[in-house]
Amino acid sequence: MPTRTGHIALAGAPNVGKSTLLNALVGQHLAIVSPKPQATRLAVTGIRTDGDTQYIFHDLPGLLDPGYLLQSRMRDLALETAARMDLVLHLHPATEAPAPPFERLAGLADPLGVPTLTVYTKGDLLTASHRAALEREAAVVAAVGETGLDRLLQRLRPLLPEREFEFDPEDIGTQPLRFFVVEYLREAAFELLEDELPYSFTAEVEEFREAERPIYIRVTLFVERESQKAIVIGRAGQTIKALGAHARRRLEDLIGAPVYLDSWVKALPNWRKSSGALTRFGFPPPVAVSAAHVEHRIEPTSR
Ligand SMILES: Nc1nc2c(ncn2[C@@H]2O[C@H](COP(=O)(O)OP(=O)(O)O)[C@@H](O)[C@H]2O)c(=O)[nH]1
Ligand SMILES: [Mg+2]
Repeated sequence: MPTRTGHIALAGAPNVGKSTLLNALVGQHLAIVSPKPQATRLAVTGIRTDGDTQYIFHDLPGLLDPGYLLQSRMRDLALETAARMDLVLHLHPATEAPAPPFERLAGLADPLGVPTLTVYTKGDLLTASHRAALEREAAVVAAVGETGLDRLLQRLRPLLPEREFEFDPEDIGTQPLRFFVVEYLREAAFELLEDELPYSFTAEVEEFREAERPIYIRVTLFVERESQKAIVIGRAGQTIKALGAHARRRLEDLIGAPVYLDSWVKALPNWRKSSGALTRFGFPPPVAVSAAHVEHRIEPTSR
């Protein structure tokens, strides 16, 4: 029996529920979620294998007009990734239907050149009759209550190419644990810190001793100004402790082993506007999206 597999982007404006949907589709909290916009900075890959079909989802940063270098790298990354997909799902809140054309949202002069399907999110916020009417036009999902997911998957299946699986059917992700350490710390920052601080915050893994129990992980937490360090540490170290505890719980849930997280705070002035710092944190300068580039498919990074 031929198998089907393909790369599918979850794309759209900030805060429409892309990361929440990725997590619901793979059944694990891989992508960080926040009521505050722009929590997702780098693409997160989640794999779901149902029988003869392997769906490889890529949760992308939200598309917006960039205000500073980090945002412009996030946008480039989202669009470059979208251009390499087999299929792009344009996610848009059901309460704000109809969705604009994807190219308009993305600020693209030319069509993306990848089949795009509109998916309405947060369907739980519609009345039953509104939802039924919208469902006649497009896919509607609700990550809250997990409804519409099976119908969405059935709709996607015939759109995927007949191809061999790229991953083991048991795999749900491709990214290294170090990546999730940083992501979960950033999720905690979005939850526990106010105003501009979650946006000024990032982290870097300095040491990772995977063979030890508990697994030992030493991280540096970065903020943009010296004055922000004291806020991240908190009174008697309360805040830094809570940040670590959140990340540790998520990691333990993901890997099923105890984790010890050792965190230190440093200021790296204006890192969000520094090309060198952004490359260090995983946002290299963009490569031009060309027709040749579109032919290139994402290869599995690890098995
Ligand atoms: N009511 C409702 N809220 C949702 C749903 N999906 C996501 N949200 C909320 O919308 C906010 C943004 O979600 P997130 O997944 O981070 O959006 P992203 O920026 O597009 O990745 C969070 O507060 C989520 O809890 C949904 O299906 N229903
Ligand atoms: Mg997100």
